[in-house]
Amino acid sequence: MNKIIGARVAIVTPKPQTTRHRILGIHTTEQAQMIFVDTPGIHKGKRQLNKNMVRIAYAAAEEADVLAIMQDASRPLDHITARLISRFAENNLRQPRIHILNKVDKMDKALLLPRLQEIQTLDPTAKAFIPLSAKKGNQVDGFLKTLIEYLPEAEADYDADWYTDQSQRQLAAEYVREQVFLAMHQEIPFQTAVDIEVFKETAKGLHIEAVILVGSESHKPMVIGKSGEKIKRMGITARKGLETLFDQHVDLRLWVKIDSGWFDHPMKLEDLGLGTGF
Ligand SMILES: Nc1nc2c(ncn2[C@@H]2O[C@H](COP(=O)(O)OP(=O)(O)O)[C@@H](O)[C@H]2O)c(=O)[nH]1
Ligand SMILES: [Mg+2]
Repeated sequence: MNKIIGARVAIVTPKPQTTRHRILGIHTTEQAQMIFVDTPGIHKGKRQLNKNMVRIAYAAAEEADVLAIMQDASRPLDHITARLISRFAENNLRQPRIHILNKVDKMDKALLLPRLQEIQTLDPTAKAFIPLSAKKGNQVDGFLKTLIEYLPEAEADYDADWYTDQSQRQLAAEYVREQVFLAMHQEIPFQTAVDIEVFKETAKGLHIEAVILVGSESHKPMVIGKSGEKIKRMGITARKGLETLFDQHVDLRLWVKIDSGWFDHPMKLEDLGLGTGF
């Protein structure tokens, strides 16, 4: 989505479950307006947060006109992914399905054809099977061409200069969380959320104060780092990213608060924009 839109509207890290919400990425060309609905991945998880994330993903699939189902083709097809694909195939959904085999840049080319056949066997009525590299951009145009063929005719929903439905405030929270996900390990990122407490336009630009919620006492010093080194670095990188995205000066301040169990409290999740009501 970022590659297509040409801006970082969705945060990206190597960790699973980085995406927690339903995020729109809007791409308008002379031919069409494509509104991508990025969702959390389908995964297992006992926490309320994870249950919400999976519900968000399935709900988004229902509202879409086309389903683009993306898999990491550089890793062997596991049985959970295979089952998911056959379930999409068997459900006789009204939407056309396009399978995207991503990360071909880091896969052995000899494995591509058998992989394509494997997916085709699981979902024979899918409209297309497209190998591409989101990272390098290879075949992303090919995917868009195919996608346009299956879009219904309708008025554009958004003005041509819109590229996401997220507010600057939400994007700020996401950019901070991205840095936490990149810098922290094991359980810490999964028990972290970011809450924007102050968001103001000033004469100089934007003034943003964000609180990093951590899941336990022991996580706090890890996020802060020795004499504040870690949190400072995260703040600088997030600020730079936001300045590029917003094209204005950003003053970003970060704090850490302990909030054990936020990821299991339905009300708290709603407050953080992680509920299922969108
Ligand atoms: N090599 C390679 N890595 C990719 C490609 N697309 C995504 N990635 C990496 O895969 C990881 C997960 O990407 P992300 O967009 O966060 O996936 P999500 O968890 O499904 O939202 C990140 O480290 C990306 O840089 C690709 O085409 N090639
Ligand atoms: Mg994502």
